[in-house]
Amino acid sequence: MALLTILTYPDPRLHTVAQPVAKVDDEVQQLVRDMLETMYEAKGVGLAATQVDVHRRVLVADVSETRDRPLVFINPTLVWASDERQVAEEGCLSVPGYYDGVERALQVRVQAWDEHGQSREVHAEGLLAVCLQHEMDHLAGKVFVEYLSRLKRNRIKTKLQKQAREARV
Ligand code: GNR
Ligand code: NI
Repeated sequence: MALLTILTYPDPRLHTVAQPVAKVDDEVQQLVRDMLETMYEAKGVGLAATQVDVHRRVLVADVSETRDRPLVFINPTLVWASDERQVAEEGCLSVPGYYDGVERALQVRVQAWDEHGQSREVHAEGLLAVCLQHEMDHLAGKVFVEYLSRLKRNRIKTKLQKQAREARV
């Protein structure tokens, strides 16, 4: 097991589009284990491979209170999204310290492989629906701040750049 480093916005690598996984082999299973360990350690509800600078279509999540219900989605595809939408407060491990409302579909159906390469479909609502859409955006190279106004996004960008600069010295 290994903890992976999470990229911080505005790192340009967060805008890389992830490539599909051809086969769930040992290497992919190791990536999944490391991503779960990293997500739990960072106290996140989800993590996309893009955030750990691995540009493959893999995401993990756990929206349980008890933090013992890991979910693995390999090559996720959105098969359905409700027309009904909702604004929910979002945060991101790659945008530490910033939270804002984002409008997304209230419910989604996502098809994906699990860690054994088994295909399954999940109907999600609530936090899991928000999380899956947020993580699938990461795999497409998109960070939630891109839904905010340019003013808010630039403010966040400037502050995080300053923090990164101060952390380096
Ligand atoms: O830990 C996380 N919490 C969260 C809260 C509301 C909406 C989305 C999220 S995802 C985030 C972890 C993360 O950055 N995943 O990419
Ligand atoms: Ni995120």
